[in-house]
Amino acid sequence: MSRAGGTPVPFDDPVYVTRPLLPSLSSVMARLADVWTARQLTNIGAQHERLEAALRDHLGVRELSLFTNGTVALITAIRALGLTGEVLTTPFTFPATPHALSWSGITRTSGILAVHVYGNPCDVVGLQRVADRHRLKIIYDAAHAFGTRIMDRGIGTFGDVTMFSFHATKLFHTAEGGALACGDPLLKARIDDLRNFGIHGPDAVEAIGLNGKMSELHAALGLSVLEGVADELAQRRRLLARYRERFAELEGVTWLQGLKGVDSSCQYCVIRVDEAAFGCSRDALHRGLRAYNLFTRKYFHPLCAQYDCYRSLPSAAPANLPVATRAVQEVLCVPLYGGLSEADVDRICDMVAAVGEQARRSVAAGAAE
Ligand code: T4K
Repeated sequence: MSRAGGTPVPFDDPVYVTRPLLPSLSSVMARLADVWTARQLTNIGAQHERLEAALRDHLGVRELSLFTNGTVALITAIRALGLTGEVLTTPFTFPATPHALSWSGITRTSGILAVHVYGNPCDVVGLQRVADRHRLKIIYDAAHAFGTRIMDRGIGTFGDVTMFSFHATKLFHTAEGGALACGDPLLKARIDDLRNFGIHGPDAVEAIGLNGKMSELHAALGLSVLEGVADELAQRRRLLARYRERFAELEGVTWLQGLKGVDSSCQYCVIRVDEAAFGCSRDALHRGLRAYNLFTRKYFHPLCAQYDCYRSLPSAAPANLPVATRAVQEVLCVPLYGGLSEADVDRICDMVAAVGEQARRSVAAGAAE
């Protein structure tokens, strides 16, 4: 039952935008037993090598290097490609994207760092054309795009390097983790050296590296999580189909259309709220849903260009960013993870509708006074 007297009943327990996919504890323990036997806890052990191979296969990429997290992977990609100048990027992303560039002291145009936001692919053909014309490297931030495919081609095969995040909030995760994928074995070797302090063989340190290695414990968890990803994805697809049906009935709520020929990672369920048609703003909806124990997220508000550390850049002026500036006021990520049922989705949609109805009634009452 989702409604009592026309008002949706709040969830008993908080419902969040996402929940991590948890494999059975016994499956993880069995892998950990192997780690205990081997007594190798990190520095590229057997679990690490197994996960790297399994993910190369799963993502359909030639080369893959695991990392402690996506941000360190991104910083390493920038260094491995020798990007030293300005890099073109988007303000509509998580802080990690522009911060990775700032940590790398970028000042001259030498690359593009594009983000497959919410797992929806960028215009990879158009960007490659621009990059080729101006001899720029392309790094893709595919933090949200695990397993996304374009015309059956893995998302990690476009551009020069692609970063994946394996944070707990991602479709596939290792609690904390990430990876870089590329098509060039020499670049992979450079990435691996940079990931390990720049050490190249027993007696040589050939680059200013960092420590980005994934531990055996994280890799073991990842191997178990990977076994459940197909079922998780199938359930997310069912939930998205239900959301789509229900949101089609709601005036003022639009759905980001998937691109033709794209299999999505189903990382987030994103709606866009048109205040005039819906009855209240995205922010009011976000606040109103909390009363139902429902915690949506405004990814990625505020725009990176509005952070104190970036707002004085000439490129950060809102007039330069009309699309992102508008979108960031209107988008809302609603819960999407395999642990939800279609009945939960119905309740969530009833709650969204109820907040809109309530707002329209308040406006009408105010006008009548
Ligand atoms: N590029 C892009 C475009 C990114 O979105 C990200 C990360 C990166 C780069 C960097 O990758 P990493 O260095 O992180 O690998 C989360 C994640 O921490 C972050 O990884 C992610 N993007 C971002 C979009 O989301 P928050 O601040 O929203 O996380 P938090 O803790 O509020 O979690 C959201 C919800 O998930 C919670 O309300 C409850 C649920 N949750 C979360 C965790 C951590 C759980 O149920 N269990 C958990 O263990 O940033």
